[in-house]
Amino acid sequence: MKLLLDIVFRSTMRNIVWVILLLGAARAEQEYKLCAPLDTVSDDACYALQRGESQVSCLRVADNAECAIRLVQGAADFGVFNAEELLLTYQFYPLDIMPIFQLRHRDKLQEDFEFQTVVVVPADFTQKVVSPGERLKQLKGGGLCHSGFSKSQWWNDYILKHFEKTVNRPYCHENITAIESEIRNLKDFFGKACRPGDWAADSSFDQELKNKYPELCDLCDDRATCTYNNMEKHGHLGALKCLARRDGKVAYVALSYVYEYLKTNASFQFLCPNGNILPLNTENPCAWLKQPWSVIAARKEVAKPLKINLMNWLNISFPFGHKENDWQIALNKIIQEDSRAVDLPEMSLATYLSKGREIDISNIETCGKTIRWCTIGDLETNKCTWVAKAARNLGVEPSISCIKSNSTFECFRDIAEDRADIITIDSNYGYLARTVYNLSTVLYSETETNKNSMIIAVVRESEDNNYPIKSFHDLKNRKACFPEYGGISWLSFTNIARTNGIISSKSCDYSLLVSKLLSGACSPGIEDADHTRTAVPTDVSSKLCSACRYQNNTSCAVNETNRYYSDKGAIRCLSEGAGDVAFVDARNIKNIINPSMYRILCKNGSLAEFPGFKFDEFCALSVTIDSELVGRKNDTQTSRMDIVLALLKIEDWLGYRVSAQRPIHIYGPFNDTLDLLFKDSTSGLITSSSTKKSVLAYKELFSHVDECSTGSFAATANFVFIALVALYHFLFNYAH
Ligand SMILES: *[C@@H]1O[C@H](CO)[C@@H](O)[C@H](O)[C@H]1NC(C)=O
Ligand SMILES: *[C@@H]1O[C@H](CO)[C@@H](O)[C@H](O)[C@H]1NC(C)=O
Ligand SMILES: *[C@@H]1O[C@H](CO)[C@@H](O)[C@H](O)[C@H]1NC(C)=O
Ligand SMILES: *[C@@H]1O[C@H](CO)[C@@H](O)[C@H](O)[C@H]1NC(C)=O
Ligand SMILES: *[C@@H]1O[C@H](CO)[C@@H](O)[C@H](O)[C@H]1NC(C)=O
Ligand SMILES: *[C@@H]1O[C@H](CO)[C@@H](O)[C@H](O)[C@H]1NC(C)=O
Ligand SMILES: *[C@@H]1O[C@H](CO)[C@@H](O)[C@H](O)[C@H]1NC(C)=O
Ligand SMILES: *[C@@H]1O[C@H](CO)[C@@H](O)[C@H](O)[C@H]1NC(C)=O
Ligand SMILES: *[C@@H]1O[C@H](CO)[C@@H](O)[C@H](O)[C@H]1NC(C)=O
Ligand SMILES: *[C@@H]1O[C@H](CO)[C@@H](O)[C@H](O)[C@H]1NC(C)=O
Ligand SMILES: CC(=O)N[C@H]1CO[C@H](CO)[C@@H](O)[C@@H]1O
Repeated sequence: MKLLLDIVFRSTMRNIVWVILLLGAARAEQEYKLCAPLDTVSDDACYALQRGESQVSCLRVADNAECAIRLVQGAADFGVFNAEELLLTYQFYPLDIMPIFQLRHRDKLQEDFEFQTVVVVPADFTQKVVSPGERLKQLKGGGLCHSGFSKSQWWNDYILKHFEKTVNRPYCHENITAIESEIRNLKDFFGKACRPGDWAADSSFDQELKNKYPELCDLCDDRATCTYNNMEKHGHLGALKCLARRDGKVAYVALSYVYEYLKTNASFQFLCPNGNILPLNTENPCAWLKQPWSVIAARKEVAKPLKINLMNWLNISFPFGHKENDWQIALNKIIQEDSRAVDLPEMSLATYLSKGREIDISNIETCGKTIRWCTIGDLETNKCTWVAKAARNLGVEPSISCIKSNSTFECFRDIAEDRADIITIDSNYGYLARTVYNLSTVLYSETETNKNSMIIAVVRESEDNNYPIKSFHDLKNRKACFPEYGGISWLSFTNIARTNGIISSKSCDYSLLVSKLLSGACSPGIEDADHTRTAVPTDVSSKLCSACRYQNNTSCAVNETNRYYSDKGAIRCLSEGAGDVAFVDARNIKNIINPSMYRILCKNGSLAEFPGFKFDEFCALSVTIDSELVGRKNDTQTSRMDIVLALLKIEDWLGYRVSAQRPIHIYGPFNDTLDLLFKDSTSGLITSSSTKKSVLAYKELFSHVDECSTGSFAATANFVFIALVALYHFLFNYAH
């Protein structure tokens, strides 16, 4: 309280000085731009803000990472940032952005921080007199009462694990996942615990950990589900009861719940980070982490004049009469909905944040092999470094690094040759990634339903019902147009040809089989080293390029030198008569002029009833997800699991989530650019055990390819997958 009054008094004095200065100058008609993140500020609020003689307008941003970029560019002037967003911003722009007001919750105006984490121990916690430095070691074997993990709280893993990682420096065990390392360290140090909720982002892996380390659920009311009976207040009350029962010797909880539940009970005391102990009735409790309040932050150049204006607009200790316009009411609603702005002395982001938290998180050691993300171009690399830092701030392990490359194929090579670990790819490249570069799925990208990849077979419309191709059997000795060799259209075609019995299912040499079936084709890329493991024999490749070399054309490449490259090119190949049928992704030919010149050949082998590109999902040859995340197939199970768990954790915190506080949206645009790191069609990441239809359809496309690579035609792909999972679980449970 004293601090608050102090700040108010000092700032009032300063304001008077500023206002006097300002009155001397002519009234500047400056318009300020406020960052308006799509998640938190509605269109209506922005319209209201911009009405009348408004001096503030909205600048739409995807998230506060974009706001920070816009502030530094000068395109925006100020925005509202929470502590996590400030921490991320600080790591890129430590000096260009300044906090100018603090935003305290209306009900907690006296609190200097949004929340504080504290450690509580019984008063008789150490019998022996020991030095403070020794006291933390006395926690060994004493049992830990932890509030637990859930997606419905603001406390992220960094905050939730701050105490346990500080008191017991992490030791990285070999050959086990980073998360298991952490769990084993906890067991080794505290002996027992109750630590409710998901320890790992994958629920079956989480269950295995719980089975393997049951001691860490021993102090729970319900050991089987590893929870307290009372999970109110995100488990904090349960943790305090666990301590009060004397089950655990220590609880890590929020200060406010200590006051609520234990009050100033002399049977308990605070344990400080330096090993000191303090009674619960102390004036100055020692916190382990203090989360600074949200702030209004401004770009440095406008911070001072903007601050004076905001004093007035937001009615903050403004010494002169305060007259409120409609747009000011809107501004107040946006900024001070359930908080009050409190003046801050001039300071940097670092100064503001370090009052409560460690700000140099990047040099904290993490377990597990760093995940090297292959990125293409500067912008994607920039987004990757933001995501990597955000993940680090959230407490995600292992850490992520960004390896800049120059193309998808260069990334494939980088991963195959162990210079990078992962990349998300368009499902168009799934076949080449597997067969040429020995990569495999890490996670599938769940695709927004209307953005699935849909492969269709198209023939030219015929006036007199005289179609050269009326069924898949008619493909024999015809010419086909493919957007790209080894692409998803090519793969869908080989699958449909196999299921219709027009190519053999006994051979894996697809290009040879296709060259025998057709009289010609345009398969861009078949002559490139990028697209083939071992060069395709020239008689085969020249036949499968023959349709590209129609008339005066010569190129069979995957670039614009080849008139028939890509989905649009394949349609052109069909319409100019170079081929009799085209296999294309329906999404990419939407703007073709004159669709009535074409007719679709449906999956069931009959022509669609009407010309044009209207069709139902049963007609498409395949309807699959649009992208997937791939890594080296021969990676160890441990590093693969580390990658999966880290990415699912990132998905939990930075993906689509209702009422989330996401400093950066990983699936959204970055700096106004879509499709960086993830395709825009992505709505989430799902594991390979997903039973979603579009995922199963995608896996089905590769079932013959997988049989080919394992050399076992008897085994189905599913069987192989289940066997691998079983083997891993066997090793996991019995290897120790
Ligand atoms: C970890 O795995 C490697 C290779 O499989 C092996 O050489 C090493 O002994 C293992 N280390 C431990 C501690 O199990
Ligand atoms: C303090 O806590 C102990 C242990 O839970 C309890 O027995 C005691 O009644 C509490 N004292 C007060 C004053 O609440
Ligand atoms: C401005 O703030 C003062 C006290 O801080 C309050 O009495 C007054 O009602 C506020 N005016 C408006 C329009 O909110
Ligand atoms: C891409 O990078 C590799 C090395 O990283 C280089 O050898 C190659 O020439 C580059 N290709 C292009 C098209 O820049
Ligand atoms: C893929 O694996 C095969 C067989 O293990 C190997 O011959 C080939 O060189 C690998 N390809 C790459 C790009 O590493
Ligand atoms: C092919 O090129 C030759 C010489 O450039 C030209 O005379 C001929 O008309 C071209 N044919 C077509 C179909 O474009
Ligand atoms: C197109 O691809 C071919 C073969 O990969 C290459 O030789 C050519 O340089 C490329 N042309 C352009 C303009 O990229
Ligand atoms: C084939 O599928 C299409 C589209 O789903 C449908 O309209 C047509 O009746 C089917 N034809 C046969 C012979 O089943
Ligand atoms: C995986 O394969 C690559 C290239 O074929 C090889 O360099 C690497 O050592 C292999 N890794 C493991 C764990 O077998
Ligand atoms: C954002 O884009 C602009 C221009 O498009 C570029 O100058 C700037 O460097 C980019 N910033 C980041 C962080 O990627
Ligand atoms: C590069 C090239 O020769 N392109 C030709 C391909 O074929 C079409 C149709 O005959 C011509 O218009 C292009 O000029």
